[in-house]
Amino acid sequence: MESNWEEFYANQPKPSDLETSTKLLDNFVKRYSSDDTKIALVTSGGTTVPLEHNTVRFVDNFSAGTRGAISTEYFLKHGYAVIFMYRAKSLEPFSRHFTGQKFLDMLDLTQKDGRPQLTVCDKYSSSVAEALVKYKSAIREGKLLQLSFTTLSEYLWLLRAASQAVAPLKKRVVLYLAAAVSDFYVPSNEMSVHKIGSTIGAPKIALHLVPKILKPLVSLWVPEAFVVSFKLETDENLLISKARASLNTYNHKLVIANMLQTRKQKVTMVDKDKDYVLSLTKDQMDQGEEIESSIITDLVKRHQNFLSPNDSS
Ligand code: 9Z3
Repeated sequence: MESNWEEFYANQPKPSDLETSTKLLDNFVKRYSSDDTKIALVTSGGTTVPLEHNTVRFVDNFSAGTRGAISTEYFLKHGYAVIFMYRAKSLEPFSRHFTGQKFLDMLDLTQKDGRPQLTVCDKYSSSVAEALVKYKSAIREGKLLQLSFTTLSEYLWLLRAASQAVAPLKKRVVLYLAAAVSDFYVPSNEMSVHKIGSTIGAPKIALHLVPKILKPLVSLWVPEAFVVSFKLETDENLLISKARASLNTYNHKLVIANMLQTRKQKVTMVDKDKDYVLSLTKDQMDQGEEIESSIITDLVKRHQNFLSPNDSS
């Protein structure tokens, strides 16, 4: 059964670090309260659904956080300040370029005056320098705030806090909801306290439907923001109709529809009036181009149009 969102927040305990995150959010928003910087709140990565309070096992999903981490870099490139809300241990902007590399293999160790000197191997030095310069400047300028979550419940608590924190910035805010959020969960009061044992046979675990959080988010928490959600399907025949149904139900600005199998190569931008495909050719993919570059360029134009509808530039 689907609980309503008020019930969810009444019954799922608050994460212990929510107060700290809220302070960081408030400081970030204060910095931009009196200029015209555009703000993106990017959600990224999957969510876990614990089966026990002392969690040994959980239900998870495939998302690596690639979409959110790459998109954050492009938002920064377009001058946005970004709140990057990501699943702990999923990809992060800038450092994501080195995922899959063995960290220690990237370093050289020498001795100078009897003291160890660490350097980055020649092979990696220009790519590390490029990422480091961008990352350090985003941090120095206060343009990037990273906040992490792990469980579905932590995600929903943090999403509400972040949405409410950015709401005063009104139309300047884009919400870019790329996280792969579980549709099902085990409510706190139904969860086993300790590790589920096997002596009495296979457990029967009832998953409940997660309330549709886009509803209060769009209508109550950030009613003036430019809200963009993602729709993920594995059956192409359902993709666009489901994206459109979501737009009609929640009344937000845009759904970016993607298929699990081709998500790095092709997306469909679906708004109230039309839909069109953004895609990369095989050659572009081989040359390392990223679909997020086209997504964010398109989105920045839409957001600008939303901010100044009569400005044709
Ligand atoms: C997406 O569709 C993202 O593009 C991906 C990115 C999760 C596919 P990766 O992290 O993958 O780069 O590996 N995100 C939204 C998925 C989602 O849960 N959407 C809900 C739905 O489809 C609506 S909010 O019902």
